[in-house]
Amino acid sequence: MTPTSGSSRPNVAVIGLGYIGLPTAAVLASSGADVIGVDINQKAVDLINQGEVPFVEPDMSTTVAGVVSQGYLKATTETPHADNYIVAVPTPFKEGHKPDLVFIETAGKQIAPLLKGNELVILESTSPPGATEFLADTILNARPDLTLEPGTANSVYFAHCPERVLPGRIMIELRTNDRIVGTLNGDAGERARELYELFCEGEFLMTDARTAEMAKLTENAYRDVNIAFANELSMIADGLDINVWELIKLANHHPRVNILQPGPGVGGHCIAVDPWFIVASAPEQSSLVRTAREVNDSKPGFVLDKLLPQAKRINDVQIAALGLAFKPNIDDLRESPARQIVGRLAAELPQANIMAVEPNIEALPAELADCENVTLTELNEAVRNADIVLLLVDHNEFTRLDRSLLAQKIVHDTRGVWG
Ligand code: SAJ
Repeated sequence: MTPTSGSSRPNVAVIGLGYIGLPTAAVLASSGADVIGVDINQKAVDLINQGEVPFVEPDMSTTVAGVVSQGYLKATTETPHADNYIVAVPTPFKEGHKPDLVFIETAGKQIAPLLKGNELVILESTSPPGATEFLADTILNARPDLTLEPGTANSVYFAHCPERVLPGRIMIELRTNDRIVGTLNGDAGERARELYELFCEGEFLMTDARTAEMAKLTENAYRDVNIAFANELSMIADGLDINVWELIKLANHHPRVNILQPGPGVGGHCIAVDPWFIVASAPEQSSLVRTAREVNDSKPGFVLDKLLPQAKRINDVQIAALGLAFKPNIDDLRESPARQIVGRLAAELPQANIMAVEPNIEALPAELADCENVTLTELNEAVRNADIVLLLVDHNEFTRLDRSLLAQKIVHDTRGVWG
């Protein structure tokens, strides 16, 4: 399969149809490009080709359905030739929180044999400094006939253009956020900018690839450090018998103070992961970034330490655990502290009945489905039967809950939404 030939629309292959690749592919296709999306997941590919979406993101399904029916977006498991590649594959970490670039490497190896010269390869995946060079090296090692030297028939151009969209608002922020574009060679950045200008109304901030990589990590580490401050305050306030929500509200009246919200921990595949890439790149200098990660990672344990002794005092305790996602109004359970807390509750309380309420999913993730004492339960039923109500995610359904249903219950509100 190759992108539509003879069309004046630019053709783009988006490698990786996950939380960033699919919305980017859809928005590009709806803004004037012919897009082929590539993913190893045959089920996701089939769904997309039927105009359906494999995960929940507000407003994405209508865009995908539209561009698929018009023929501007097709999905496949085979990497095609394209004039422009956008690599949006996962960058997890491995042993010791070191970044694992294996998916970038695989994408590079699949793209390499297809190149004819003059293609643009954009790395979008959040990456440690040097990853765009790594992708270029992977491709050039497989194709020594190609070159980074600009202006020849065999030149290939590389840029890093990190995504910065907020899950839950992706379809809006793809169009409105400013975009950092880092050039590795030649006019790659300018060419990337031209492509992204099809849909992005934000400002384009041009730099080199390494700075672009670090800028993205810096944004997420900034947020992690600030959430860690809120989470640390919540643990300090608890010991001092002070309501942390009131405390933060008061402090935030100061014109130069803007403290974020404590919660059960930090989840998702960005903020809970990316700061480690900075630590891995400069371990000696990153003590604050590392400590913030450790504070946020300790928060699920703190929640459990408060709850478990109470739960153990009640025979056959019934616990309603509200939310499994990593944040409100999405179905993404990656690195979710809520999911981790429910898993630990199940292990520590074999006699309990743990009613997990997650309106955005249809089945429990495997590790919870395997626990006999955990069931996916409807909200009202769970709250009605519960001795303990544990609010883990501030989904709209939970913030709107009739508070009179909580009377006579032990309530743990980790998000501070019930006052
Ligand atoms: N959280 C708190 N308290 C807060 C804010 C968030 O506990 O005051 C928690 C959330 O519940 C969640 C986690 O932090 O578990 C992360 O949520 P988030 O909404 O802060 O961020 P993400 O991970 O959904 O998206 C972030 C965004 N980065 C920044 O805001 C700097 C987004 O713009 C990035 O594109 C995204 O990471 C990414 O893909 O890197």
